[in-house]
Amino acid sequence: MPAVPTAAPEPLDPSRAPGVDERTPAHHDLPVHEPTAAELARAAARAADDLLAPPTGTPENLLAPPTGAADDDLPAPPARVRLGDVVPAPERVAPVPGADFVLTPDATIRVSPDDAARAVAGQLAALLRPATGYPLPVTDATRPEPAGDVTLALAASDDLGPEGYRLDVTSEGVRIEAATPAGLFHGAQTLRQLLPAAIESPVPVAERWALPGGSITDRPRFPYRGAMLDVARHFFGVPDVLRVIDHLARYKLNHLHLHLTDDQGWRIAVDAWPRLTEVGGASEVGGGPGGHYSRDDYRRIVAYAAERYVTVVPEIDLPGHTNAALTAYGELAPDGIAPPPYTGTDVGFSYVDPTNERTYEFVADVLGEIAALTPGPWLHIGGDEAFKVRPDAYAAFVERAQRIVAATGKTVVGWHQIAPVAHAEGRVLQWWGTRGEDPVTADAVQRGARLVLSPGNHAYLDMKYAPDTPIGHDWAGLIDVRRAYDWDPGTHLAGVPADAVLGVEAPLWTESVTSRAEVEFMLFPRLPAIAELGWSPRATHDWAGFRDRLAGHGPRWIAAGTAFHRSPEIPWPAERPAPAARQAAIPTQTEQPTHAVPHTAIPAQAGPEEAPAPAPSA
Ligand code: TNX
Repeated sequence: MPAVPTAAPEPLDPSRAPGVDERTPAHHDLPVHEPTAAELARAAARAADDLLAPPTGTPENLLAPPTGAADDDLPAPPARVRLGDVVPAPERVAPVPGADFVLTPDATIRVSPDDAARAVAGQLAALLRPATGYPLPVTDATRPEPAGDVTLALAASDDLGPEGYRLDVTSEGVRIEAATPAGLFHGAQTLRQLLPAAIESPVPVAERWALPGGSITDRPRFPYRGAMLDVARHFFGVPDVLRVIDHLARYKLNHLHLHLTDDQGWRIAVDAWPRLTEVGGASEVGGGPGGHYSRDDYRRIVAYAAERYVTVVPEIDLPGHTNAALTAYGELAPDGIAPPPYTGTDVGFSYVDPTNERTYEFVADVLGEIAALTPGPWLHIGGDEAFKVRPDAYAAFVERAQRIVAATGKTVVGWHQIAPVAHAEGRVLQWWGTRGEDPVTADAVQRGARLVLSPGNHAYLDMKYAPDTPIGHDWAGLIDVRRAYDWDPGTHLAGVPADAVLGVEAPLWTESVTSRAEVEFMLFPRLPAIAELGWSPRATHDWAGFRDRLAGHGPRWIAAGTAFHRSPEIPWPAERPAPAARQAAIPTQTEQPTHAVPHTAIPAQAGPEEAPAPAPSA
């Protein structure tokens, strides 16, 4: 199971930080005080210097396209971060040459006197301290403004909306303005991307911390931008989930859908039905130990997400995909007999008995408890692949489940299989089809449903990138980065107008995904593609531009110890990885006896590396 990330470095106080000269170090001076940290910092600095080195084709050159890929015709990597390099692409970018700002050791982060805004400023400081080694104190923006600062200001705005921001970089400082703390948070993510890649280093790096001059005005195209993690097929502990939340927040995704229950495991404690986790949680695909979240674990996840403006969407998959629940409570099974645990990867064989009143007590208890623990507005009831339930019984079950959700005060979400069922106020269908038309879903939209689009052949991040991708499925086709990027949520589904589309979501099913590194390998670099479809105006859509911008993120992932697929489509700059990512151990054969996809040893340049990860950000 997943490597437990190492502890995050404490925010650095420069007077105590090993390797950082407290007397205002000159840029490019290497730290001298404490040998171990200094060595690390030197190596990280070398890595940063090597960003522009030509590919060597040696094993050191982990960012080079796999052997055989033609890189002759790829554009040269940018010399430095440009204002327009941000992913997802901002709505408007106006560079001002010569107006670069350089963050210095005495910089402060000034913020409007508002608790939530202060929290965002604190998060920004925590993101920038490890690599810079600067103290970056957070101060009140109402004080007289000294030069050389970063300012986060809440300001009434008619055009930025609930998530938009404006970012101005001049030689005097950086100012982020937004109408909401969420907007400031997104602006802070943009600021982070405008700094050199080494900003992601968990240890101090000698670097000139320059940001390109100019202005960005930005706000999202769709209000719902998400990813799903299937924690049922393989269980992922709280640290892994928090790290995924960090990944989402970095790319301005604002929903994390947790697929909490399936045939192979029940992952969330329910007080009224304790055997769900005691019995139903102790299994997973391949026969591993499984696991579950206590109510406190789940509270921690939703709170961590909320601090990053990510809403958790919990899914209890019903009435199918319920074998794990039935192992715990045989009384809910159609024959009243508890089945054995299931550790394979078939779908569609299990269901709770829709004709049994006890089933509805179970559904009401479970959904009631999950709703009470969940701050967000959504409750996902699954509804997919209940192949063994007759259509009339299925419709009656889903209608009742929709009413139970409404009674909890939440808005119901379901996979698009629930489309034919009667409309419920506000309901959202998550569409995972693979064709451009679906009259049944279009009809549900006519009756008032809204859609979250997760087209299986573009947004399913459990699909392989290429035939030789060592993990993943291919039932919906191969999804390389271009395929993940090249579709338009506004026009994708015939008969569904753009205003019925709430947004996009990239699901990661985990039948073949067993560790944090493998999760990241499947997310990156495709997740930023889906994030851009959800956030950026269609006018910015441009594959050539996207792949060039995305290329600059490889060094960031390396510096942060984030695994990713070195897609040959992306013109990655050559780099020697920073120390944090160096001690990579390549996962070898993982035993997955029941899995249909052969799980082979992963070659160094193509597979998910188990790099030691910094813990999720503070
Ligand atoms: C279909 S998409 C499923 C999941 C599988 C997935 C594998 C959906 C709602 N159901 O049960 O894990 O395919 O790609």
